[in-house]
Amino acid sequence: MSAIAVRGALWFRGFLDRAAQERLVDEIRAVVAAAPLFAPVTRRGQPLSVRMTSAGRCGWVSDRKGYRYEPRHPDGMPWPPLPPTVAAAWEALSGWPAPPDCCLVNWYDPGARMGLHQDRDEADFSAPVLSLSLGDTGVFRIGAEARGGRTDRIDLASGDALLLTGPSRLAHHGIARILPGTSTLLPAPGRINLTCRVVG
Ligand code: MD3
Ligand code: FE
Repeated sequence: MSAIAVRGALWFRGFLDRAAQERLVDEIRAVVAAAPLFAPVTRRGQPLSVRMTSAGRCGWVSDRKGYRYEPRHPDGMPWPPLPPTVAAAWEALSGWPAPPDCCLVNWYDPGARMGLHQDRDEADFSAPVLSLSLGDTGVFRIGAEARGGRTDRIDLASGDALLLTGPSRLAHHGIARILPGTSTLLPAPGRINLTCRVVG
């Protein structure tokens, strides 16, 4: 499958066909049943508009103690194993010899967004990051490693994969908004993003 390069990131449009997307939604339902979505807050106690959980060896959490990876969910249970469809996508696209440590599950209600940021909580930035999108399209913006400056827009639709490798690994990026009604995959409007990372 061929990719479109945007600022060094590789965009695989329609990487997952409809059947694979439906399988992955079922796998995510099982993850959320074992490790419920929670509402993360910033160090200052401000809620993020995205709800989250994780699968894999560790999970990303944010609370009044800050951002970090933890071996357990805030409610105390271990994170469920990496869903098979996620593991297969990582093997197909990442070029990395080991599985990811963390698959972060982000749930976006139609009004949710994620401000521009860098992913810097991992030990080894030479490892790629893989993102998979399900449900309504997310308007994704990606800029440079340096703050400020222009960003490019990518509309991440259901089934799209995005591989962040090389210089794009430390790019500023975020989700400006969700476009409700752009997918029939989920029973309610909203978007699921899965982000796989090697934490180290
Ligand atoms: C570019 N998630 O969880 S996915 C995040 O759609 C995050 O939920 C967004 O940014 C989402 O941290 C964007 C695409 C993505 C993921 C990780 C990246 C882009 C990235 C890491 C480095 C550079
Ligand atoms: Fe990010």
